[in-house]
Amino acid sequence: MKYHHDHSISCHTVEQAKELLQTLGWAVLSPELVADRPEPLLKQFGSTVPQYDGNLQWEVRPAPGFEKVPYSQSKNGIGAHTEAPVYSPPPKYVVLHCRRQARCGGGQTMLADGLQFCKEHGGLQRFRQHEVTFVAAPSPGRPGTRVTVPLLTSHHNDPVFRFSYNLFKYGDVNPSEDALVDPQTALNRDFELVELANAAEEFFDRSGIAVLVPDGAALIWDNHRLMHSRSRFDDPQRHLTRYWLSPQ
Ligand SMILES: O=C(O)CCC(=O)C(=O)O
Ligand SMILES: [Fe+2]
Repeated sequence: MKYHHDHSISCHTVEQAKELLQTLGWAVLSPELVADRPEPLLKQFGSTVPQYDGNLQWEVRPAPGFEKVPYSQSKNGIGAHTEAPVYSPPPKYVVLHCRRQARCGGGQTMLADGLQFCKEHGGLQRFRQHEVTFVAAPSPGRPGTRVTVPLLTSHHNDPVFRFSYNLFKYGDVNPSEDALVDPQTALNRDFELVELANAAEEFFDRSGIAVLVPDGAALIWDNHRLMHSRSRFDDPQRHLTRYWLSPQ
């Protein structure tokens, strides 16, 4: 895993960020550019879409009741995934606006190239053919929505990649404690998908980049192309606000 430490390369203009989104697939928007009001800035990249709870923003910070699950509002690490795979299409960009970064040494957001992952694990065609039923509980233990779709599809001729370590291992994008303990009961648990989940862990170790988003800055990435994950943390005050953007 490479660590992105050089905060001086965060973007000070929208043009710079758009160029990085085209080339690398991600960019850090500087605190000066975000200026504590992400919404008007984000309009230049796409329009915000409702998240699982119907709201246009989602608070990524520890909440009671999720101590044992690999969930956004826990302190636990979260395996490789793409955001909202049950949406068709899933949001084009994900944004994490950092209100307060973890001060404990953990809590990095990790990114890796999903299309490169496909190329290295049987080729794009394999992923275009492999249909998966994605199930996403809005939060652990709640009834989920589902969609059956190949892992790699297209939207306006551009590739769209879907992936979920949690689904492949435990049968839900947001698994409950029970599903973690007894993954046999989970849907979708086939050998190939478990293999892919394990391969993604190895892929992140080898070619992922870990970003500790600075306070006030925002991380934006192309969710049709990149996978992301998160390392665990101890700092109860870590707080990011998440936005999902559809293409303009
Ligand atoms: O906390 C993070 O850095 C990312 C969490 C995440 O993957 C999510 O909220 O979807
Ligand atoms: Fe996520």
